[in-house]
Amino acid sequence: MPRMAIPERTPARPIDALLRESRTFEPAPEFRRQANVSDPAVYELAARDPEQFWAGFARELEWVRPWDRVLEWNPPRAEWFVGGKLNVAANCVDRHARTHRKNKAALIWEGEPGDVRTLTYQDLYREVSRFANVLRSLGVRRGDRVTMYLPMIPELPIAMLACARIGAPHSVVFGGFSPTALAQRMNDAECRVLITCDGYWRRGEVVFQKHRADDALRQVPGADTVIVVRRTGDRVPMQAGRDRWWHELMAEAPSECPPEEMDAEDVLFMMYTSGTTGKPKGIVHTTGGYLTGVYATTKWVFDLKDSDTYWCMADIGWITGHSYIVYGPLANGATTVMYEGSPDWPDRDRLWAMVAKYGVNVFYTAPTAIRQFMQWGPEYPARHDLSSLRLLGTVGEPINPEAWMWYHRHIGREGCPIVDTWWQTETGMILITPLPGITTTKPGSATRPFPGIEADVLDDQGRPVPPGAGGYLAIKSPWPAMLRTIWRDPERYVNQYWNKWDRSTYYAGDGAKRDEDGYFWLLGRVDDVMNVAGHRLSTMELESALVEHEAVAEAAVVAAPHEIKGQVPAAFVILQNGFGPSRELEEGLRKKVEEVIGKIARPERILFTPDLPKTRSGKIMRRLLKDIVEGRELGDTTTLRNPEIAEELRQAYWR
Ligand code: 7RM
Repeated sequence: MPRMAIPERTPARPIDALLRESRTFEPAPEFRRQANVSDPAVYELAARDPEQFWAGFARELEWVRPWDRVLEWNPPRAEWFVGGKLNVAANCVDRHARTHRKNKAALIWEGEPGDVRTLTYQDLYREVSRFANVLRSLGVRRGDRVTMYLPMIPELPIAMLACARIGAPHSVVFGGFSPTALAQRMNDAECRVLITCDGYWRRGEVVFQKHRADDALRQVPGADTVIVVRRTGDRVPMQAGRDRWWHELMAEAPSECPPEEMDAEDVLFMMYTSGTTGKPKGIVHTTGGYLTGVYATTKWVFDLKDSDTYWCMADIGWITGHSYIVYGPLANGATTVMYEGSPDWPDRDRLWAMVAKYGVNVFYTAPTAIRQFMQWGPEYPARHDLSSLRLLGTVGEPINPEAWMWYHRHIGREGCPIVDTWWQTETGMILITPLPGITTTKPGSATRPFPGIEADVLDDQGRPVPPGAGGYLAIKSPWPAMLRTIWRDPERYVNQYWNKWDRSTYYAGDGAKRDEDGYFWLLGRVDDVMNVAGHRLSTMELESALVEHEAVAEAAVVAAPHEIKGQVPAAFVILQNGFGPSRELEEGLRKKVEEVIGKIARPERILFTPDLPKTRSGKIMRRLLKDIVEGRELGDTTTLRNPEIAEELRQAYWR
């Protein structure tokens, strides 16, 4: 792995200012008294015997056969709950449908137009079982992959749980990704079955998802079965022999379907995520460890109670939605809320109206959303009674203290603990976070590793750095929900995550510092991964999308700071001979990126240039481009083949 500079934190305040952040917030005594965990001794207990600590949570789940060993650790390969057998759907649904929770809402869903569907645990049991039978009747067997390209509608968690029920790993592709991105993921996973819908609502308009799916399917030779959910009722083309309506298949399916007995280490799902190359990685998660990890963290971090209504604002197309809308909350028997649409439809108070309407108690969102709420102004939350809220969470990127304080004041009304949770697609579960009944929080810090998690900040040689110094975030021992591999690419798994130091230390790709109290302050990515409004994008993917355009000879993309989205892509583009800069071409390039990756990746700035700063061996010095977009003084340019270009670009960028 190349040496990389640890970033100063952008766009939030510089780290020195953060480390001087002196406000602290202790858990209120009333909160502490009722918390699921309030004894700080859990940290030492877990550290002394992490395997027993995790086994304690695993025992709260339902196993068909108990495990023989908690952990088999042959770095960097881990197996958790070896020999154990269980089914994730049985744990998330059946287990509760047999108890007092059978008529409790498992899922409260609201569509953008205001339509509502509530599924009790018993309803969910029947829907999941029916759909599991549908999948089986279409020839889906244990081990077959199933792709979903769906918006935030109840059929998405139903389909995921149905897959879990029959042991078919799912691959949910974010509904906003482009057809090309969907095709690439389906091909990589060798999926023959796709679940999609006619369309869905976004800011009062219909997005025709089926057309997008059809575009993708033209590039997926192996796809032979498409199940289409009717959401908007619009007419969509249905290809005979391939496309079937969800509701027609469901009408004939029996509502009993015995769950497959799965091995703890069988694959539950894969989730594609951007890495440092142009090719997204299929992150593989398994059954027993994953469920234990998300169950435990949901229970302790969100302090979830049987009486709670819990709402995570993420899209299920991202890992946050998998772990903390679907599997974690349902494993806990909670009521989880789902919303289809846009937070500013029909007005900017939509979310707060929903919090009041459903009496939401626990609310989890991302810093980019909080900054957006801040910009809209406190009058929108002030229109509604938010007194049901008792705990707030944030995830996705470092939160700047201003946004933290705004969240605390205007959403939490100064009475809710805030949990700033650090984790990744790869970690599957929250790893660094406050425990709301124990931890004194500091705005901007994710505080401490969850009990049983061993984290540190290391330098290039693997030495721990002193307090206040920057380094790389490292996880020093395995955890139950950790990724097991990259789909069909075990070598990349090792190289990417376990090759920086000693093969038993996980390299997260994030910069971090610790303060005098041992609190972690995350500093952002140290690799070519950027974080746009909480979405992971790779600069390489963007660059290769741009050079696919006929007018582009070469492109370099870096992340520029952005007030609301955190980061946005800025592209420096060299044109082919015969093409000149123009507004139309700029728009054409944005369209291209949208086509290849999706709307979220559209470059905010495109700068046409005759040349890029390059080393003598011809490598683009992205570090200098970063200096430019972050408004810093230019770093060392002496090793450049063309030193003058950096300054020219800086002037052009800021003109
Ligand atoms: C859950 C998720 C992972 C990357 C990760 C970080 C950044 C996430 C925080 C955070 C600072 C946080 N998965 N990140 N949470 N940075 N504080 N609380 O976002 O795979 O999509 O992204 O997100 O850089 O490496 S992800």
